[in-house]
Amino acid sequence: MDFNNTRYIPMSRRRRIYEGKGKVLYEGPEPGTLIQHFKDDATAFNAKKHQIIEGKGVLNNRISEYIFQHLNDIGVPTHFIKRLNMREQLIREVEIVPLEVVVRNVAAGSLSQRLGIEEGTQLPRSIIEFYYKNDQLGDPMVSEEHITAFGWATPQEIDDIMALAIRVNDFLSGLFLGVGIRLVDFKMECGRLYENEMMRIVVADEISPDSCRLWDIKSNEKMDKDRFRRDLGGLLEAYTEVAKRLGILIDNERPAGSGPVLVKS
Ligand code: AIR
Ligand code: ASP
Repeated sequence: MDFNNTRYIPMSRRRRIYEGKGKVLYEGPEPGTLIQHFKDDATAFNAKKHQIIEGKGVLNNRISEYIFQHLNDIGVPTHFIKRLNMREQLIREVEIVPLEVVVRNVAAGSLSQRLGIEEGTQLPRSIIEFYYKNDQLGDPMVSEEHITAFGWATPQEIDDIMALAIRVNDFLSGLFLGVGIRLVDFKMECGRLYENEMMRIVVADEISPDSCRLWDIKSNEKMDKDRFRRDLGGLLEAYTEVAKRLGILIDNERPAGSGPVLVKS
């Protein structure tokens, strides 16, 4: 399929497939494709806390594109096809596995709270956790027993998801380490991609500072959504810095107050 000639569909005539807290999915230009639109909404604590942070969607679209394109390039399958514009990307339509897969390298957040381990403690090894995606229940943590008993994923799919999670963690840890950032933990989602009678599990949704904990190696400064969750301020500045370090934003082309300047590709 040639995705370089994507037909432009005006926003008003597009069919909206799904609207989540941070993104909207529209019908794509070809069967089996969707358009993923990044909003500026920031939510936390199951959307009890909500704020519009102008420019966040643009940064997450760009950072997530960078990560997913690199994952595709090293052979980790994802739903990502290409970025379309400032806020949108073309993706393959998948059936989302109703799990949030969290990988942790350093203790923080809910793990620190639940087990009383001080934030910042290096974990003996990377730990994978599963949460059932259900807003009404507040995304409860579940075990493989729950996942297979309730049919959210098969044992084989859980194996595939864990193998993907380890590869994504290895890639992301190295990527961020190279730009002076510690990958504390992250959340990913997976989908079932159906292709000529075949099904495979791919990485879906987004990977961005909204879904990772990123700490500056030198200062331990938080560069992720905890700035919003914990009312630290400076979220846009932190996300912009992540994008700059990854080489996505040009450093000196940002007149004060004009918002982030994106490198054209
Ligand atoms: N996460 C979990 N649900 C939504 C998101 N974004 C991410 C957090 C953090 C990791 O999963 O951003 O990077 C673990 O979160 P927690 O709250 O369980 O410690
Ligand atoms: N649970 C997610 C978070 O805290 C989002 C939300 O609760 O709205 O990142």
